[in-house]
Amino acid sequence: MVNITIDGKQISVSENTTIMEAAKANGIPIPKLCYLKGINEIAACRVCVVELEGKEKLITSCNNVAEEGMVIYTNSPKVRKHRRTTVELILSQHDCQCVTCPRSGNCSLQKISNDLNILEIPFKQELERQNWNRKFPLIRDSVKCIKCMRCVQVCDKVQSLGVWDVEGTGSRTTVNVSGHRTIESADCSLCGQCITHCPVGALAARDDTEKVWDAIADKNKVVVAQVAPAVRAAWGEELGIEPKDATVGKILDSLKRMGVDYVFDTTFSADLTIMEEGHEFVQRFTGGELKERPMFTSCCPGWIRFIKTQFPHLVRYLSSAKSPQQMFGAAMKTYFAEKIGVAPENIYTVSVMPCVAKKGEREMELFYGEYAGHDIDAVITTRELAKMIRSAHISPDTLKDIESDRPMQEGTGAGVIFGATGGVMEAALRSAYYIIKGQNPPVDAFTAVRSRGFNENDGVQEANFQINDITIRTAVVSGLSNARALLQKIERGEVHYDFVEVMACPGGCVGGGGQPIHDGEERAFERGKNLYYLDDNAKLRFSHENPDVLTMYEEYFERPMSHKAHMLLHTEHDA
Ligand code: HC0
Ligand code: SF4
Repeated sequence: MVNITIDGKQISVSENTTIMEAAKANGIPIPKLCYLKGINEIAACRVCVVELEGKEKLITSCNNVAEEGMVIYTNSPKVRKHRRTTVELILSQHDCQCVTCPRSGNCSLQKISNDLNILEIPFKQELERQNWNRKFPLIRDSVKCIKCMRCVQVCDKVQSLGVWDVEGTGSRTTVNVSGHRTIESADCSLCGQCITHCPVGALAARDDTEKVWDAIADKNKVVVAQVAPAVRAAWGEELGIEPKDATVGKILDSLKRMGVDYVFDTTFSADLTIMEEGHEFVQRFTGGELKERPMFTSCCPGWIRFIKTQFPHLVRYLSSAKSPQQMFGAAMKTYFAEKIGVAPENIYTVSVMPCVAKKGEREMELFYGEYAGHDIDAVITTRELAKMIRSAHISPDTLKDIESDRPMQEGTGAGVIFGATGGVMEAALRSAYYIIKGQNPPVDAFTAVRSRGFNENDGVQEANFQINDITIRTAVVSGLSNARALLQKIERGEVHYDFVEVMACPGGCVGGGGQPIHDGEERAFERGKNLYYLDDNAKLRFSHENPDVLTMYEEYFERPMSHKAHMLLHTEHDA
């Protein structure tokens, strides 16, 4: 242990603790802009400076370790003066039009500037906005960038894609797409992790809320919405609703109050996906159809973008099942359209997703059907949902817990856990067991695939299961750097699996790029626990027991993997 004094408080901390961490652990938060634990510890912004007694020069607290006897001041006049000048200089190169910024109200620069009482910028502003394709799902506004390097580091270290880099020198130093590429050609997975780790509004998801409002206002359109599993675990954070009160039923109520005609829960189609993917897996596994293994899950569009650009030769191992989002869109424009007697082209399908890549998925040609165009017409993120609730002047405490509409009403606990890493695998194994043995496994038979928390096992959870005389070798991975390492091991023949689940975002969809942003905090694991709690308390725990899914097969798709199911619920990914 080392003993130090911070702002007059005597503190003992273990060795190698940074001054910033020591202060934080003792209730003294030091402001910062660029620091991200384990990812960006480069002291680029210099906002976290502190005064060390006996030293003339201020030191940065994020990358200096507490040493025995140090006497530190985090808010002395000298520190405040220096910090203020630093922030003023940053503001001189920042577009300060806060009211029109996507991060207004949730911006670390705005907060620090306010806290330092900066009411005008004493330096001349010189801003030159770089061009950007604003139709792309990921938007970068160069004049908001504060060159903190977080996006560079997250994309490189966590996602192994290196989309961003520094260009220019001196005062012209800026961040841009690396290698002079355009964003469209930069192999971006659209995971959105650079957005959720940006401290300001330089990176954002394309806003699609106006499209949804237009569809709601269009009398010729029947607007049908679905809400993804992971959204329920986080939407309340944006609106100040406690996790236990932030139910999916209240999201459905909010959508109805905004004018959406029919509301559904994506857990229904997660169960449908399990029926298709579970049968596909058992067929591939037991039929000898695919000697080459493993089968990869195909529901995460960030992962699909990644494999197509980084490992195109492995694309053929992907399950052909569409993701729950796309399956639901196809079912809404066929089965449901028929049920309510509306022409498919008059159905407008909206999804509320924790994800930016889902915006890209909806646009893929693969998901454009003859029956009524795109399966999905608009995708909004959890953040956009909260914005729509606010703009509709809906007071969160007036929301009621309502049920999904019929006939696609039920969703099981197996569908809910899709939103956490390991959830798709666990749900699929619960049903694969049933398909193979004709009886249910104990419901907790496959919990070994669940994540044990961040930074455990390099993000890979391996488990083998015995069903009859078959051993199924599984692996679950989240985060694309982890996925890359796993794929390389598979290619080198160092590991052998039958079934692999990949989610692009660390922790799965709960940590998605469209979720609420809490600067510098990782909440995916906590949100995931919420989904497992919902599964524990669900009335149905097996996708193959979802009565509304079974009715839909009886009335429409006949059986899993039928010709009709192939036409509407599967796709052929090509590299
Ligand atoms: Fe997910 Fe999904 S679980 S990808 O994370 O499979 O976005 O929540 O909606 O489609 O269900 C996201 C979340 C989904 C899909 C589902 C899958
Ligand atoms: Fe990198 Fe993901 Fe951002 Fe694309 S969205 S630039 S892959 S972090």
